[in-house]
Amino acid sequence: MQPSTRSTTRQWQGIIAHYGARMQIRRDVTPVTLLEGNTPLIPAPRLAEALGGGFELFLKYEGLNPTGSFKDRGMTAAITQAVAEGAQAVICASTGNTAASAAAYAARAGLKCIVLVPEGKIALGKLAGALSYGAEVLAIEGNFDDGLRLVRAASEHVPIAVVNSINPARLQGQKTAAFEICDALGEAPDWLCLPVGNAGNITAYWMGFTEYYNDGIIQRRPHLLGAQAEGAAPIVREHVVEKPETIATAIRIGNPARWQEAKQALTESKGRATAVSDEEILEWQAKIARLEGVFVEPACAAGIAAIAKGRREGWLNIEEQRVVSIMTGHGLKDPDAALKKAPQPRTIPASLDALLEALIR
Ligand code: AN7
Repeated sequence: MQPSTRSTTRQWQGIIAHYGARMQIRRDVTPVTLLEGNTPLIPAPRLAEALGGGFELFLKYEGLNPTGSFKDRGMTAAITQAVAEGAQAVICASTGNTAASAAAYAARAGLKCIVLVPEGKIALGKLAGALSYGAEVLAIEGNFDDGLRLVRAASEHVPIAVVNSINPARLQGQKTAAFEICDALGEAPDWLCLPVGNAGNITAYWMGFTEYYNDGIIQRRPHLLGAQAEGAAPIVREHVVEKPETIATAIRIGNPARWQEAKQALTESKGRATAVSDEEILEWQAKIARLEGVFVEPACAAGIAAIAKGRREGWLNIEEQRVVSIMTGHGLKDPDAALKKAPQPRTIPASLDALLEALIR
């Protein structure tokens, strides 16, 4: 064996290579992978203190996946499945991350990719990704929910694989994040907290924890804490939001496709869904970065803001408990949102005097 081949086979090979036996997808083709998954579970003691302390907090940094979000777990599965089924083209509606991920995996598989995104409401890094990977990007004059409705309808007229999380393969991929957390901790955490938009991810996590639980690999399942933005909180309010609005454009969704599954997961887990304001989201996004050195997009901060709110209002009891919060997307995806709370750089002359003065001020 060549040394280069040997080192290649030793590295992490992606979630299908690692967890494929637990994934209900076609496995008769070579996986389409960018070696996604195996993301770090980062202890966050300073952030835990800022949230009142007395509990253990970890951040699952899903923004470190190949295209910068957790969507890559679902997409390696969905695109592999599409290839196995002989698809020539894939389509999705997206608030941005799904579009970038679908575009990348489709590029790798040589498939045509069409993405529908809400015009003017997609973060720059996501748009840049989708375009760079070569997808055909259609900016629709409507929101994500309109886009998903159109995608479903179009797929009944033309042969094209839908890779939104209504596609079961997506959840099969995304549930592997729950496996990784349990494998890393040796048990499920007491609470798992995450942002909820179309509700595919919370459904997938619950599936993953439930499968490990049923197989006796873990002895308990976590409570789920689902976070929505106040302007886009259909699951919390229990009604469709016609015109969802939030700075966290990733979760700007008013009629989640996996609504019932999410509700069931929240109930079974004895968890809770809650809504947080854009102001709280931006505040905690800045704190996650400053206190822990973890830069995430606004949606991720909704989960942490939900912990703060639950403790403040007294309904979240996490004393002495272990909490994992999912950092679903990288901060670089949405530089505009991040800069809203960040101080401006100070301009100084290129002189030692000016630098020394800046250092003592
Ligand atoms: C960073 O990309 O819906 O509840 O089209 O990008 O499974 O929808 C993104 C969702 C959380 C919510 N965090 O997950 C899309 C899209 C980030 C996200 C969510 C999304 P779901």
